Amino acid sequence: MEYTNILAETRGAVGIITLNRPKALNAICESMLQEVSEQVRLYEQDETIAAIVIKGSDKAFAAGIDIKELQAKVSINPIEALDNTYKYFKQIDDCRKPIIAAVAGYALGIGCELALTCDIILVADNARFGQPEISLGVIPGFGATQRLTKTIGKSKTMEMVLTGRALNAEEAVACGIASRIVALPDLFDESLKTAMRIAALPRYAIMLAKDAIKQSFNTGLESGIDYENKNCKICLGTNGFKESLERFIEKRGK
Ligand code: CO8
Repeated sequence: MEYTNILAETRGAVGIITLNRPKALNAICESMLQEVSEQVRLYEQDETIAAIVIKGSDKAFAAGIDIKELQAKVSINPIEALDNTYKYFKQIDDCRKPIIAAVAGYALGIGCELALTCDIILVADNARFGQPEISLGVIPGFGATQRLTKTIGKSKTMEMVLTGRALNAEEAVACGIASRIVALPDLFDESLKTAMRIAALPRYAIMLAKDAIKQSFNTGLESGIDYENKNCKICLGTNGFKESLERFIEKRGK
């Protein structure tokens, strides 16, 4: 597939996707999301890749859905537009390898939802997270009402979704949307470093850990702990786990 809206490259065991419509502040058109989901699928299948970074430009991770394209689509078949976009989100969400979002500048609407679909969010000091859908007379359609509520609680989610107020980087970290702030010039290097650190660790354990953490969004505490325990047992049966113990005992490092 020839890409027109994203760039894809690899650094060691890390796959990098760059949203690449800088003139439109990386507004997400349907083909951009299709390309992201396709590239995530390819990285998922590629055994040499262990982690993924998704980034935008210094000014915008993504300033929401492409409103110009949306207007054209709405006049033809709005439900189909929603369903296609939903399908691509689901494909990204299904990826078993960890995805790090490096967010600088605007992450608005569907752009914020794309970041929320990733597993770790690192932010530059200029990051702004917002769900301004309400001002367009629509509500978020790709996870924000659910993921935000489970992440930052009801009141803050209500404020974001009902007023459209965007959170700055400090607020985003304080309420748990993002894990930490990095100076803008260092954001990509730091995101890559985090991805490489993950990529160097036992892959089966990384994927089982991601799977268990994601499960907590779908289940109550007791069944979630049962699920975690099940995944932990899978780790116990692997040669990688046994070899790691031997390496430690024989002082060969972890
Ligand atoms: N769509 C299309 N083009 C955009 C978008 C967008 N979302 N955002 C920015 N652009 C374009 C501008 O039109 C402009 O293009 P041009 O140079 O050709 O005029 C260029 O990017 C630069 O933008 P600005 O000049 O506006 O830059 P500023 O720095 O002045 O402002 C803002 C930055 C505040 C981010 C401003 O661009 C803005 O408000 N953008 C729109 C934000 C927004 O509301 N996004 C949509 C959110 S809703 C959503 O994502 C989900 C809707 C789900 C509906 C259901 C789907 C089926």
